[in-house]
Amino acid sequence: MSRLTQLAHFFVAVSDYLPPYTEYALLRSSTAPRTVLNWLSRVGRFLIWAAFFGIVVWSMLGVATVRADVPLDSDGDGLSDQDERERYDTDPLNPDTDGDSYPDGLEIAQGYSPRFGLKKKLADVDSEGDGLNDAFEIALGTSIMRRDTDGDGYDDYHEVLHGYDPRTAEPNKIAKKIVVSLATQRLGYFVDDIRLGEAIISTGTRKHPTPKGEFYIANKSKRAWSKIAGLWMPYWMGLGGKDVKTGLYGIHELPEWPNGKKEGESHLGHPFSGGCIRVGVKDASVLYEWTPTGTKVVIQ
Ligand SMILES: [Ca+2]
Ligand SMILES: [Ca+2]
Ligand SMILES: [Ca+2]
Ligand SMILES: [Ca+2]
Repeated sequence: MSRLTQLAHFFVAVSDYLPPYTEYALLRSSTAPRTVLNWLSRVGRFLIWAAFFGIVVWSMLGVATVRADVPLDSDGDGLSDQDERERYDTDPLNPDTDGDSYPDGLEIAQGYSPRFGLKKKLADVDSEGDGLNDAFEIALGTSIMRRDTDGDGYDDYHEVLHGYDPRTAEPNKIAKKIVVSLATQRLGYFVDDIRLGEAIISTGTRKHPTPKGEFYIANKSKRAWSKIAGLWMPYWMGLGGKDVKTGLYGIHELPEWPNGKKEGESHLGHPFSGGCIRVGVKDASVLYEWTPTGTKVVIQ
């Protein structure tokens, strides 16, 4: 039996089982030979049913595709199973991983750690202890469980510290920025526009205001002497910019007088300086290490 005959037999067998909806009056009233009419009828039925099954299969595939696009959230806590495993280190089968009665998704959305109860903020948790807090790592897209997200042999912390992108093994640079808020007396330091940390500061008084605008770190010195004020400024970072004399203003640790007296931490949070941006002892050295010359500084 030739392949063509086999196909014809199959076609006849299939079309015999299909309801005869295609036997139009036009065909029936035609004077064409009966065998031709039968074949036309079969072809019509076959095409209609083929189209019907085609639509059914196509819709099923469509639904499957849509379902594949919606990430699976087995415990219904608002976080997908994949994100729970790979981003948050939470239990994808338990909506409240730390058992504090707040669902994992809600905790993440409000900046709390879903892994540690006691209202612990994500920014105060460093899950794998690499020096980068969970809030920062989740926002940046690095792992909170692995120190070296991109597996290039350099841990996330040191990549960020030296201005490299910890999300790719390529040696791509990542932008750093310091933002000073005169109104809140806070300084934030950012990587790729994501805040890594914050420090309380003391800026210039009304009589000696700190200039607003966009600057950059022009020079650094671990211990600079101010001729104008007659005091030492540890962890000095001088500002440069279009409208300012380079080094006239800077960011530095609470100053020290030649007799050994040091400015008190109690002045932090209030404008108390001669125009510079003073930082507390705990934060000044960290900020100094973190900031390379050329870093953008926005004072607003
Ligand atoms: Ca979930
Ligand atoms: Ca919880
Ligand atoms: Ca970390
Ligand atoms: Ca790395």
